[in-house]
Amino acid sequence: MDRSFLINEIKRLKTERNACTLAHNYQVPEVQDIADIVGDSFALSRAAAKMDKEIIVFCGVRFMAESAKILSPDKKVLIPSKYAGCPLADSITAKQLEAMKSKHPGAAAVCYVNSSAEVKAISDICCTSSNAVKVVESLKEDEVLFVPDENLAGYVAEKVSGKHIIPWPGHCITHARITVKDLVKTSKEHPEAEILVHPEVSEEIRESSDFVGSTSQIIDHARKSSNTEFIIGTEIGVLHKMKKDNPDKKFYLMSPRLVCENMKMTSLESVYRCLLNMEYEVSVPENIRKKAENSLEKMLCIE
Ligand code: CIZ
Repeated sequence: MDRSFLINEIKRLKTERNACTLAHNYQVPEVQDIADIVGDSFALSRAAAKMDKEIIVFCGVRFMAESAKILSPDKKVLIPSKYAGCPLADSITAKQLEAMKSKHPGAAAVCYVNSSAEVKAISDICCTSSNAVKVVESLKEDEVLFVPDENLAGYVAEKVSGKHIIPWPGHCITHARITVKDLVKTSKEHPEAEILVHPEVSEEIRESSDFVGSTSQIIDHARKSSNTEFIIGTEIGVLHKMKKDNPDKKFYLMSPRLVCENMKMTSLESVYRCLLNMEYEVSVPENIRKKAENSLEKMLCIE
């Protein structure tokens, strides 16, 4: 379908349906460009809850759209691709977390936002990659179950003293594709570049980097830094905003394999079809939604 037709139709349908489109930092450039807001998953969900729109089209993966529904129960939340999931979020079920909790009865259960609504519902508190350290520091319990990302858990364990962190052995398959060889190669090619990575990367990559942060923190850091060259160790989608924000700076992706197939399932065409056919609706059963909201709200209280 013609690109300008799709853009015009998306604009028209957004007005007609009183809808907004939110795009995660990992979305393809053209989807980011038509979005009302671009950002990380939790910032998007919070912003959507405040927007005076009846319909939220979440251009991202399922757990993100679920978070939007948890915070906006009275709005209709749609996701353009029904297959856009997250293997990291799917790596732990509520039953598995229950089993972990029974093995460690005195421990607090912290779940990263990259988790299902069911897992959020039975966690004591949620965290994002930006506030995970603060969230864990705020807990009174010395023993902490941290799910589902073992690399983020490792990063938190390094930063927080006096807590025993028990990670779930899950990881992001996209971030796991970066090797030390990739890091060494890109650093040799761009010796002046600052290395910015996401905490979902492995410990060995993190240790050889200059800055570790969430997608929004990486984007902010590049904007504020006096450096002009950066090697980026997270999904390729963030480069779009970074290049737009900093036309005089140079950005190099640490590996061409940093592409999340699930994030790339959304296109201008799928956003158009989503608005046209009002599909695919994301719902969360009310009993689960309320408990998951509680875990998210607890996190907001310590921010
Ligand atoms: O929750 C998010 O948005 C993800 C997946 C990463 C981040 O750091 O923004």
